Amino acid sequence: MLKQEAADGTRSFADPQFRADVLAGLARRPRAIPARWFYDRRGSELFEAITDLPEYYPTRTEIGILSRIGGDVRARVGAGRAVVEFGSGSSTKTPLLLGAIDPSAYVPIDISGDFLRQSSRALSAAFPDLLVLPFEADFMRPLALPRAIADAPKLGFFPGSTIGNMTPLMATDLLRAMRASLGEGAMLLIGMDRIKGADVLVPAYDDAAGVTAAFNLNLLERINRELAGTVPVDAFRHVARWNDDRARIEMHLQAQRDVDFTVDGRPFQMAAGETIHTENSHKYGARDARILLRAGGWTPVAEWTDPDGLFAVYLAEA
Ligand code: AVI
Repeated sequence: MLKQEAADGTRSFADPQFRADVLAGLARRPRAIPARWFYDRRGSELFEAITDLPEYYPTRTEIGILSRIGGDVRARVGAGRAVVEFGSGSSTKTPLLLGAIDPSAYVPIDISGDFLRQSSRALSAAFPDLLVLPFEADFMRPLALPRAIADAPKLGFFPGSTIGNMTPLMATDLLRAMRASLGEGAMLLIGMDRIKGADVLVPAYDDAAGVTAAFNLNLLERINRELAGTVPVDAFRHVARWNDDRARIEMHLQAQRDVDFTVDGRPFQMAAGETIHTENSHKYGARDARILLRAGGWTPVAEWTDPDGLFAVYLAEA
């Protein structure tokens, strides 16, 4: 493991998986680093800022849908379910669901203990009578959920169109893992961003204020900070493209000139114009979304969208 010393003399250890993913991702062609590494402290702050941007419609559109459908969701799922959220929970979306359906327990699952504890404390304060059971785990695999909710029927909650950051193959595997984790009689409430024109999609991922550019470029800063990198960050430009064939926005970091740098002592060279592919954000038409759910072992039972059809929330049963 690589030991890092910050300017203030404090020492930390770089995540060995981050190191492995970056070194392998920079060595392969096309170069690509998994999007999960965006989310260090700075990256998480920048993502929060993205969700408030005028161009980034998904967050406010999904919140609008969730605030309208509470009664309908409750009528379909019934009271007393244990809500299992995949991801540590958002301060806006999660209370909308919990307030509407009167659950027996709330289990947020996240790989990052810090975010999990923070959001669980906030939820417990807002819902003092609710049993909140934070669960630190990688939800990409089937999980043994806490024994305290063994007998309760479950409602999985996966908002934000985070499923779009996976390839359809990974998304199918995840949906199947969720089904295995949630068990018999489970239901799933999931947000998916819809296909729309590149004139709306590209600005949502390349905003005028440059916040998404900073979010993407922060990955290079993180490599320099945590993996003793010498990447010349100012030689790279944020690029967001709509890949119509794959129905996804792709984010890349493009070298603006020939560059040489090292990461953890390993040398890399990139020619001007070459890119590092850093994120996919897949979009799903109404039928595509239903097919994806079925491929993942779920039967869609209801769907809601906003008046402009930008975003959709699906309810499915196991
Ligand atoms: C977290 N995820 C659903 C966001 C998205 O829209 O794909 C991440 C993001 N990347 C750039 N902007 C937002």
